[in-house]
Amino acid sequence: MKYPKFTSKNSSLMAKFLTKEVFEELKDAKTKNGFTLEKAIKSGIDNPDSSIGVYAGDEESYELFAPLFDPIIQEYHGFTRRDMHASNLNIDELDAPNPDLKGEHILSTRIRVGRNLSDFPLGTAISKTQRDEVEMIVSTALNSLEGSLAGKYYPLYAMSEEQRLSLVKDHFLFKAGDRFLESAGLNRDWPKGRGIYHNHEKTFLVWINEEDELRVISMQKGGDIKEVFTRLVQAIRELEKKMKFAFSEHLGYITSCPTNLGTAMRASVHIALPKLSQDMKRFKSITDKYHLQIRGVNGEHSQSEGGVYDISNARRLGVTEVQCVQDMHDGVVELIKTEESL
Ligand code: ADP
Ligand code: CIR
Repeated sequence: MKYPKFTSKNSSLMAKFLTKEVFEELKDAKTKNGFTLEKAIKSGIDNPDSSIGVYAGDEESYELFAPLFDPIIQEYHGFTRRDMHASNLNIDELDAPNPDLKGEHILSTRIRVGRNLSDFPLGTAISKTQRDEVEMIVSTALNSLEGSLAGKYYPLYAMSEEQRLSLVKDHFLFKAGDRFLESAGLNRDWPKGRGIYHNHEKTFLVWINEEDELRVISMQKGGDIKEVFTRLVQAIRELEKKMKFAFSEHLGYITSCPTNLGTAMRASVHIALPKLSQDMKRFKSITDKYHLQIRGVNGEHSQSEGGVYDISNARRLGVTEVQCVQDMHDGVVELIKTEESL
């Protein structure tokens, strides 16, 4: 592999930090699972509009390719090699009363965490047999859950196209054919090995073998952020009794995309801000202040519809889960206050 030619179209952090020197140092390196620099950067090369442009194949990738991953992690999370990650899932420490008791702005609240099994490579480097094994382990564990988390696993290959599209449209299921994941090798053998588990109310959901082996999701209508967090923590605790997740003292939960390291948590609301969104500069000054990210209403790389935005924490590493949710809550309070003043 030759040093890639980057142009002004390559806006990713990968293009920024993959200097000739870093490339020469890493180009022949290979992890125990056979993951290489070429595989790590393929998504960013194929998709010049990537914001990050790299994926890891396993926990070892973050060490072996550190000269590339470390500056990306530092720029995205403000987290250095000397920092340590700490987890805090204590619901009592979250101060998050519903910021929209009248129900005028927040349509729904969702909090997800990514998880991967400690004894397997990440989805980018996994074999079909291993992926099917992950699906079996996780779906069996989920199918044994009881009480409000009890539900059923729906493998993607057995779903009708109509059923799949309806779950995507209602924001419960991941999209098919994401070009970033495709280039990263995360869509190999699609749709086999993928699926969704959900409880009867569709307030607790788990995606299996999408970008990460598990995406554990708690969501519901309205703005009761604490209730959503409480359900998520309960579900994580139950799952931890049944499987071991990849975790490092330094990087927290190991995920295929470096933006998700640490807590692997994205806490979001779908919120209508028709007035404030006319003034993007002011809107962004508030989201920046609270370390929040603005996405469109159909998730990453989508546009807003009808002044409704997906607002979530941007930082996930070097902050606790409680802090991620607190950032989102506090920022949303200010967004609503500003919207109402306009
Ligand atoms: P992820 O959350 O895993 O990073 P996406 O940004 O692609 O991935 O979002 C996944 C799905 O979750 C999309 O359909 C998105 O619209 C939906 N979603 C995200 N936040 C909320 C929310 N607060 N309420 C309802 N749906 C949401
Ligand atoms: C990209 O580089 O644009 C995609 N691989 C997605 C990056 C992660 N998402 C994010 O920071 N919002």
